[in-house]
Amino acid sequence: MKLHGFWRSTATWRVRIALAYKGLDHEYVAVDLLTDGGAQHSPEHRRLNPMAQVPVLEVEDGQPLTQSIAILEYLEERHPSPPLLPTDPLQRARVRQLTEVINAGIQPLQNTGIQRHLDALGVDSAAWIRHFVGKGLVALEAMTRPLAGHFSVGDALSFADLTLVPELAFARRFGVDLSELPTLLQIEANCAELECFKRGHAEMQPDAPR
Ligand SMILES: N[C@@H](CCC(=O)N[C@@H](CS)C(=O)NCC(=O)O)C(=O)O
Repeated sequence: MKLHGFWRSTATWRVRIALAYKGLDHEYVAVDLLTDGGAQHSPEHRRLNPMAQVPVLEVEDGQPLTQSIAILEYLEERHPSPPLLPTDPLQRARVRQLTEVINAGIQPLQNTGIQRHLDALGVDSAAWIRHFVGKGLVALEAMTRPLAGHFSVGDALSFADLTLVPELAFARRFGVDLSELPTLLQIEANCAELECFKRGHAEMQPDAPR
């Protein structure tokens, strides 16, 4: 498999943790989202992902798979052990519920393309991000609190943790107030102990600035 990504892309980061957790070898192709407007807009990358985004995971016969959560679902079905979803249907739905709060409710408001367009419109993109990411994480804290154990849903690692950890790193970079998120911060600390989170971390990637 070949993963096209960017070191600090939160969506790529989710996939990296899953690949590390499941012990799946892959080649990494760095797509620089920033220099000269971003390599995500090149014709070669757009052929892989017409949305001009990362991640893209080339799977069987080099077929490009996009959308990080679809990629996680694919990896889970293809390589179910060790699992990243519970077996109980309601618990599985809970994992997906928390995952989508970030994937559908927060991250689309913060990505590089949005920031660039806000800046072009003369809007303070950093203030926009602090507002929407802060509001989303406060809601996520309230939704996670009754479900959490060692991780977001009980004591088993899941997609919800893989989306949470990169999002908190993003929020910190933008100075979002994290003081009201004790449950999420404890889960983040628990995840940080695991090898897959160490290997998946943005700063461990070959395209991260040294
Ligand atoms: N829903 C997509 C979101 C992908 C996404 O927003 N990727 C960002 C990096 S985290 C990106 O490529 N941004 C480039 C841009 O907006 O120009 C997924 O989960 O894969």
